[in-house]
Amino acid sequence: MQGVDAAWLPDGAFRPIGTRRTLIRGSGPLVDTVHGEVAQACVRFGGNVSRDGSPGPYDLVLELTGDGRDSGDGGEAFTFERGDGRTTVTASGGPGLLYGFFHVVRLGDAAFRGTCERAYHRPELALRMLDHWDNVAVHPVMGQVERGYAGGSLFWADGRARAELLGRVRAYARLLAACGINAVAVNNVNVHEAEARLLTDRIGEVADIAGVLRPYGIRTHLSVTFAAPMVLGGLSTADPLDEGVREWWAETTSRVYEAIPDFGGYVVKADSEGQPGPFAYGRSHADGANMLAAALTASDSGYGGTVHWRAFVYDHRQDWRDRTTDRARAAYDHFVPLDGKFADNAVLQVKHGPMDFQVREPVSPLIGAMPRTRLAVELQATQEYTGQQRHVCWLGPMWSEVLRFRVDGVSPVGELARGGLVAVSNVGDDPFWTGHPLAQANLYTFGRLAWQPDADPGGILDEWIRLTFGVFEAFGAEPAAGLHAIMDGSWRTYEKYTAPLGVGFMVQPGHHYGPSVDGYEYSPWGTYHFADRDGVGVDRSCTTGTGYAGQYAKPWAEVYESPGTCPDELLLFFHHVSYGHILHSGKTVIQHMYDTHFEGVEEVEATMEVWASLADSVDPARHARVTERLEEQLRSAREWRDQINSYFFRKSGVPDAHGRRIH
Ligand code: GCV
Repeated sequence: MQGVDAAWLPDGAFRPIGTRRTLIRGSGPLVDTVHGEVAQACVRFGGNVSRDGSPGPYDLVLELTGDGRDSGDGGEAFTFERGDGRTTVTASGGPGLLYGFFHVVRLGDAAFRGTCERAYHRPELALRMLDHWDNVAVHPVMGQVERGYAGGSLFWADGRARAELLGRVRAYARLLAACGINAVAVNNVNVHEAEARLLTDRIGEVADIAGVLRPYGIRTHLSVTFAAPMVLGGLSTADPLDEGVREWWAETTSRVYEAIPDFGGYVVKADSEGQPGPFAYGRSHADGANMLAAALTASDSGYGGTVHWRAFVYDHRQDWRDRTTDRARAAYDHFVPLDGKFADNAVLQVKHGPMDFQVREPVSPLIGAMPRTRLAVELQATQEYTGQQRHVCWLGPMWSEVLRFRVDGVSPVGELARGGLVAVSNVGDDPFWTGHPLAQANLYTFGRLAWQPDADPGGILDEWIRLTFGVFEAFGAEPAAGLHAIMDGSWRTYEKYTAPLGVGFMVQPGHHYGPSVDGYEYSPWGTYHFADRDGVGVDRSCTTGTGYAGQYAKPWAEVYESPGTCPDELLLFFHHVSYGHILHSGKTVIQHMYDTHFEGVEEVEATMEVWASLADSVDPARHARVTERLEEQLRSAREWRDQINSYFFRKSGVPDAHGRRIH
């Protein structure tokens, strides 16, 4: 598509397939998609593709088999092998063949060299989903995309589905399938007036989008308002136990399935930041979720839809003077008592940390605490609190830490296998998809980690660099290593020059970009740091604080309980300590703040140098865009450094041990 960055599917990635002879066996819409992909590659590079099974020889066989393993993989698994000069991919379902095809694309020439024993590949998590916080109509405060940093919405503009952009949506679906994503929610979880109607009289627009995503194995989901029976149906209540309300949802849902037979289900933000929910009727969140779950299974055969019920429920109107209420506790306190009460097709969608996508948070204590509930973990690819796609901040290492976190020796992955992994999308109608071209890596990494949560994120990064920057073209080993270094450390660099030691939320209120140490300190949002002349941090211990640390199972409850055992990077999340408190690193808290803030800026300066050295290896438009963003990153990092250092110097009166300039 002209003018749009090819991201991790550049032309060159298809040359190894496009120059060869391919046989495709099987039928169905996704097999047609694979055929279309191979045929296009052959037109470009001179190979050929056959579907009739005529005698070979063939270099590549992509085959839909009737005897594939039935391991409950939803037809998404595939096998890959190479022998006798032939590469073979088999799958028992169309999605598996598509993923097998993209596996060959990823391998490039290596897929056609040597021999490889038959290997079975299947996604660890059945649901790998992106939530778009896209508004249909421009919201007066949040704009077209809430927390969107990549231009307008891919799906919506001027209050309607962007018919002219459906080609672009197809290109998007292709990118998503190539990294394993299989579900997309097409509108914001904050459901305003125009967006509410997507469920009823505007479902045709959603169906058009679903029609474009479907050939790439992606199911479409919709965010709905809990008040829909009142807002759209003219009922006097939205009480989930009211018969009329239940009937309204059942009928409405049956019409959704008439329009979109493979509809994925509903996403719901209820009783959260002003959105309506079951509390208004004295009902529980399980009552609310189960009502929608019932509507999504109402047909005789069951529609196969799921309700994704978000656990982001907390008091956003709290009194900052009240030291007993702790927002971090809220999701656990609300939902753990409901364990075992949710329907089979209800998934509780939990943010990965207890607060709100800060650069550093502990893993949510809900993960592991609800064994009888299907949980999905929600990550934020859109960089609301991590530089808003003006800063390089590759989140792979942070997400990998979440996915590798163990409770009582048990990894959350087993739990997520039943619920899934979700990310808030970072994509818009920007020509580079994500505003900052390097932010594409977050999207790619999310998809690959959702497929294989224990994958080495560094390996995924290398794969993304190789594909995106064209190992098939001119990008050599040295530039690849330079780029890897820039990105691999970027999350920690960002952490260094922003809010220290897990304290969080020192951002400008509202838009959340740039520093404002006290911006939220006297607000109702429950996001405080409690800095005074002696110290800083939130006491969440059981002994003297809010008791949040006690929501964890062993060993974490004990580890987090005491400043002596709490990891440095989370110290101020769990404890209020003096500026002179000695960290495990041997430094005082205040000296750590000064040092990391100076280091963070130096690391951005070093990043700029490395990027400048790549000028001849990177497409000029992409190079210029990143350069422009890096300039802003440096300006902003200096601002963070100077505000944080000055604030804490003025509070504490403790000078920097190295005598550097603090204002
Ligand atoms: C979609 C944070 C963001 C909101 C977002 C909310 C959520 O509060 O700032 O923009 O709303 O999280 O996850 O629902």
